[in-house]
Amino acid sequence: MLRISGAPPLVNYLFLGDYVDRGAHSVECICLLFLYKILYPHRVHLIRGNHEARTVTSAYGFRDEVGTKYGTEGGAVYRCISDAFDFLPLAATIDNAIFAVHGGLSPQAHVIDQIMAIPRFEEPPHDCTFGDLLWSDPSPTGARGFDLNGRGVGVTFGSAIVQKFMYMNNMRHMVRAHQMCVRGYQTQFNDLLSTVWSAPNYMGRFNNAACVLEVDDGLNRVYNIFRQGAKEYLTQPELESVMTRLPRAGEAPTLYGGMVSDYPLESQDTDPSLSLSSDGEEDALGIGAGVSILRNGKE
Ligand SMILES: [Mn+2]
Repeated sequence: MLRISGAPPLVNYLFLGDYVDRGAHSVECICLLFLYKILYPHRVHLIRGNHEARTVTSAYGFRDEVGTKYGTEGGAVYRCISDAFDFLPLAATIDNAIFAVHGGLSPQAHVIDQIMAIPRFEEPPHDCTFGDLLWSDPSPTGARGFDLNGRGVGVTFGSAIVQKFMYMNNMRHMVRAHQMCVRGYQTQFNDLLSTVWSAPNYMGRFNNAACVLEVDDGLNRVYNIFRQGAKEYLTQPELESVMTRLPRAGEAPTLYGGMVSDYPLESQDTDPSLSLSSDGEEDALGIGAGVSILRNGKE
């Protein structure tokens, strides 16, 4: 991904959460991201996903991975990283025009000021706005409003909800992650909403593409699609062969239907307190100039 889009500080990155729990290298992944954040704090931004939570990392693998890799120090390392997750912001805006969050919208947050008022420095609760932002999904049924979410946590939100939130907050677009897209990304609701997924061949068994959403100074969106590369570094021709640059949004019809059929609900994460048997997660990111982190809660 960094070879395709460039490494910080050459480009600004906004990562959309879910940095751990899937695959065998969560420790390396989150350490790299934290190092980039320390090196380039104004170029790299990380918001919180539903996996940046103790209840979830205990159920989906990260805690075990830390224990395996750090042995007797594993408990302390896990606590440190989990404590750091408590500081991650819940949402961001790009150039005051694109709203970014990991999961989705909440029936209890109509304006961004309400999100900024959430005390965020804690384990994410499930049954409130905080949890909704991390766990919600766009409606899979075409419903225009809010509805229950089959994950058992968060809600589903429809086109009317996104339209209203965009209008109320003077935003032009919303980007979120949280659901695998077979082609790397998905646009919905008349191009108001993008889902971006940056893990190719997810968990080694979905054969999906992945995407980095590039946002330029004019707020044009380019969905850079890539597939899993070889384990060794790729040469430039090889890199180009695994990457497809699609036309700018608006130049071509909205692409690719069927996030629902692409990604059946039973393969998604659910509230670990309800079930440990399901799986399916992601991480995702976008790139943009002028990222503003919503500094909810007192720092
Ligand atoms: Mn997620």
